[in-house]
Amino acid sequence: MEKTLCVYFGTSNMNKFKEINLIFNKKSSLQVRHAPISLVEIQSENLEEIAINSLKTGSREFKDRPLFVEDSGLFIKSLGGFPGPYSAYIFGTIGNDGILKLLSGKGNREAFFQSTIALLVAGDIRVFTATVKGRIGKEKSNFGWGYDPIFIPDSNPNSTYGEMGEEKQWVSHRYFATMKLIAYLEKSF
Ligand code: ITT
Repeated sequence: MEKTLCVYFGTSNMNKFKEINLIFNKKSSLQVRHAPISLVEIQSENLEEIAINSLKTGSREFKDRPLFVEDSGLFIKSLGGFPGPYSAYIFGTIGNDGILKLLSGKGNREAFFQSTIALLVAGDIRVFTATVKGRIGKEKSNFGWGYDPIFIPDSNPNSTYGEMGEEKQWVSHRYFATMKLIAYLEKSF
């Protein structure tokens, strides 16, 4: 019988794990498992650099098994790309209410979400990135996690990620980056 490749996703955020697990289950024959490792996030303007660095530190605890990490960020145009690489810190400090306050009175609410996945397999590091354009709503919606209640993707201009429910999984920044990862793994292993 053919053996299914199993890859490990190192994250402290189980919302991210659930989303990636769903994408793997519905869109590939591969298996993904949670790697409960501690990740060190360096300060950098560049999500790829952050992801590669946390992959390298995480993989010390997790030798010889295919491992990936994912770093995401929300970049708001009229705030010069803020919070970008600082998205986790800003979410934990000023949160969605703080972002809405910073944007009050600003005409331009354009933003994009980026997902960058760094994979270590067979001694090689590969990086997969995707972005989704959208805007920041005028107020918070009720559903979702993280910035889901305020981010409206251009593909569904009447709903925030949060209001989309499972539909978010098939149009999100994480979906497109994960599909690049799956395509690479399916082609190479
Ligand atoms: P890791 O352990 O995987 O690093 P994290 O929660 O720190 O988990 P990130 O640095 O990738 O994850 O995410 C930055 C912040 O952006 C994070 O605090 C989330 O609240 C938010 N975020 C990321 N993806 C999101 C999504 O799909 N929807 C809403 N918010 C998201």
